[in-house]
Amino acid sequence: MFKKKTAYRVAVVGATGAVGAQMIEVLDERKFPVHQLCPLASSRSAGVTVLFQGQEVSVKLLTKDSFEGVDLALFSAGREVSKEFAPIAVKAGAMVIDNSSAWRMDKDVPLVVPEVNAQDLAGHRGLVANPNCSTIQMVVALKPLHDAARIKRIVVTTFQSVSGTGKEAMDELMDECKDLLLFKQPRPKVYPFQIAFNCLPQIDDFLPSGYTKEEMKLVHETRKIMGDPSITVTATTVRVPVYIGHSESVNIETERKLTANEARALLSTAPGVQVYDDPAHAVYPMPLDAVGKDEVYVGRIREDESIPNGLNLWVVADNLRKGAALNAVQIAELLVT
Ligand code: 25A
Ligand code: L14
Repeated sequence: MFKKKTAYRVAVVGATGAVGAQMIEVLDERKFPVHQLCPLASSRSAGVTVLFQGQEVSVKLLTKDSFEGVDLALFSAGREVSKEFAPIAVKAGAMVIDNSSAWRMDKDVPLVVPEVNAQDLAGHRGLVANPNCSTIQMVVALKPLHDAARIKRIVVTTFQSVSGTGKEAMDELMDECKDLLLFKQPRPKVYPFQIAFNCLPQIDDFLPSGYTKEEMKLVHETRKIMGDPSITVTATTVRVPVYIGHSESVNIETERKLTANEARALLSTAPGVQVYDDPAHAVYPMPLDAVGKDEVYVGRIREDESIPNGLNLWVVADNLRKGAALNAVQIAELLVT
């Protein structure tokens, strides 16, 4: 369905957003074979320019006609934009990689993390979904442990940075810090409460069950990507006053016993993983270490002494890169090679 060429016309929808800008940077950095870049956004950004391969490229307004002659379209303009425009792009003949939550759980849409389930790409019908940022970094770290010892249950708590929400939220954190240092009362607009010097135990909307949609993405997407509906997952997702980089405290229960040393050995050779774990020298991953990096960092690996076969891990990654833009470009690389 997707024709291989020597170079491609690539559209980026949401090109001026936190993730879209990273997509353009990662395409450039990894020398993805692009012969023409088409940055698309809303009327707010149409006309501004983005830098690609050393050239200024003008951002165009996203319309129904934007996809004529486009080979590959990377979407990151939110769920509503993807719902409306991804089918239009597919119909126009473009291969779509969508970063929103719009299509992820559709049974005809592969949900892919290249290190985990590259094989699922084979069944695509012109649309592939990029998973939620917190899910991506968790499954990269857990797949090698699942293959070795079969994970039965996951308990995860996330510490998510404001860049996950987008640029406006990053500005809000900075503005609130400035206000507070001047003894002024911050006035939150993006988040329901002050995020500076605070933690908000709510990401995305609440469901009647009391969980948030973000928490349920971790449940459903993990099972789909790992290809194992028997894994049980329970999640608590928390927004923290960090700019870039999501962190996660992950507890797993496995069928077979894994020692901390076995887990460390398995993870040290796992694709896309960097083990950063030396408590004697206070070596553990932090979001500031992960910014701008491609790897998923794992540390604090230790046995859960409250159950026979349990492990605790601390997992950190750049949510804009591996959690979004990089993973999308890696999917594109799988398609063209
Ligand atoms: O629904 P979802 O899937 O959960 O996603 C919701 C949001 O989460 C981000 C992304 O925000 C998305 O909009 N996101 C999605 N997946 C993510 C992931 N995996 C993720 N974040 C992290 N990890 P974002 O801010 O990163 O990107 C927004 C981009 O989308 C463009 N866009 C929005 N509506 C559009 C549209 N493009 C085309 N048509 C539409 N209808 C948006 O472009 C941006 O590129 P823009 O032109 O609307 O905004 C560009 C500049 O304008 C500023 N701005 C934004 N909102 C306003 C504004 N200025 C004034 N008023 C506003 N209301 C921005 O600061 C930006 O500089
Ligand atoms: O579903 O940290 O991909 O705000 C990405 C960003 C969900 C929220 C998604 C965040 C969104 C997430």
